Amino acid sequence: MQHCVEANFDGLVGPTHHYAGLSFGNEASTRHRREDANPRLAARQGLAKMKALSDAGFMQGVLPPHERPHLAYLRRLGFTGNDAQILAQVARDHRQLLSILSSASAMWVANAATVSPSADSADGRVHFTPANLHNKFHRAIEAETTGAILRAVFRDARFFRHHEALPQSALFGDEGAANHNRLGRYDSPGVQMFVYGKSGLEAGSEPGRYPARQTREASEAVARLHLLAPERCLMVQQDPAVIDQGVFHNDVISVSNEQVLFYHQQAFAGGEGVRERLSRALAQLGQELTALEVPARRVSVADAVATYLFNSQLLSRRDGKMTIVVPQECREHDGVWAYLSELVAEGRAIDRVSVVDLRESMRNGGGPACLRLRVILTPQEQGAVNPATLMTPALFDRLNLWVDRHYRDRLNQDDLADPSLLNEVRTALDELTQLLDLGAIYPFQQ
Ligand code: SUG
Repeated sequence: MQHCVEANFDGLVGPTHHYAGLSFGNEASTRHRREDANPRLAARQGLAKMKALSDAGFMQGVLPPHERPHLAYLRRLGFTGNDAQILAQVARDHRQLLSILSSASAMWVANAATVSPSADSADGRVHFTPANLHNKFHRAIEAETTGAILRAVFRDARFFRHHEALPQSALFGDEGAANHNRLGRYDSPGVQMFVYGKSGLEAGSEPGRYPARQTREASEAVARLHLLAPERCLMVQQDPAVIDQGVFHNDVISVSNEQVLFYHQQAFAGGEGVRERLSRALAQLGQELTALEVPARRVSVADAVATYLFNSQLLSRRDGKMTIVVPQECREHDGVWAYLSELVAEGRAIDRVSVVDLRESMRNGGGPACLRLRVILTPQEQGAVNPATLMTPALFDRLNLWVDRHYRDRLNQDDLADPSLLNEVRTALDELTQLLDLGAIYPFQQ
């Protein structure tokens, strides 16, 4: 018998993956600025993770990259001429702008949208709100294509409801699922915890050094759009002090699955209180919170940021226990690995660890959880997902061949001006929309 599952849809790394240092507050992005990237390896690493999860029996989907460089946007900004002329001019006079409009950042689909399961929404549908990603321009341009992609994957309006991204305004800065945790059983109403960095209206406790990307007002708007019961929503502030230490999204310092919350002691402003509120909200639903709090004396915030321990995936296995998927940086860190080994040996909820190599994405601040968008689906909803986007051994082989045919193995900012790169990208993406049966989702196809 089929039952409700949490599917992971991973963003496929795009052919223009490079290191541009675009994300102030994300220390990996700043540190690796201008280094050479390997888009082919990056895409292969991402695909290997998807394949591993799919082989282990988890429902796994693929979301395509966006069209980059974004020529339509350059035209919108007043550049004229044919594509090659525009590229040459921007590369000569506006180098950083070309990088911004060429970023492959859409791969980090934890920031693509906030998703609420049908069990939680008053109209019994799965709700999607693309994130406006207002805080960073290279990401704010993702929302439109993200919306088109989500509609092409979750097509059936009987089951899926798609909203517009929130207005592009600092008041409504929205970073999507990276700042959202849904707790509780998959098959009945749960508690949605929205984690914001600051209020857009009230001045007060905000980080001093790095930006808070998510506002409380954005989280509240998404909760309203998704028709969630207010008593099952929790608005929680991230500790501004950890944002200043490089925790630019909440999923760098906490992760949840079902009744389990795995989080760092310093993750939330008013830590103890948050645990109690969550525990009470779940108790109202007859469920018990398993709070796995990692003390700062075992793992410092700096180590959490360096290893991405909390940017892990917690996956429910059929035998009732969970596997934690962590990046290889966790194994290479003695203290973090010792902690993880104890956690798993204790086996309270998580009793298996699986290590993945995502080095290329990690160097831009994107770990296992950044690369995936979670969607809880009933059996009927599972049947309504565009089947061509679901990972199978055959699709894995086809996508690897596709990557090998179209992706370069070395790319840096200087290469972005090359008009043949643009052609390579468009040829690749055109083929991909057929492989994944997505229709015309890109500006160049319209
Ligand atoms: O938005 N990095 C992304 C990483 C996103 C990680 N996502 C989650 N934590 N869910 C960001 O900061 C760097 C691009 C560059 O510098 O080339 C970048 O956009």
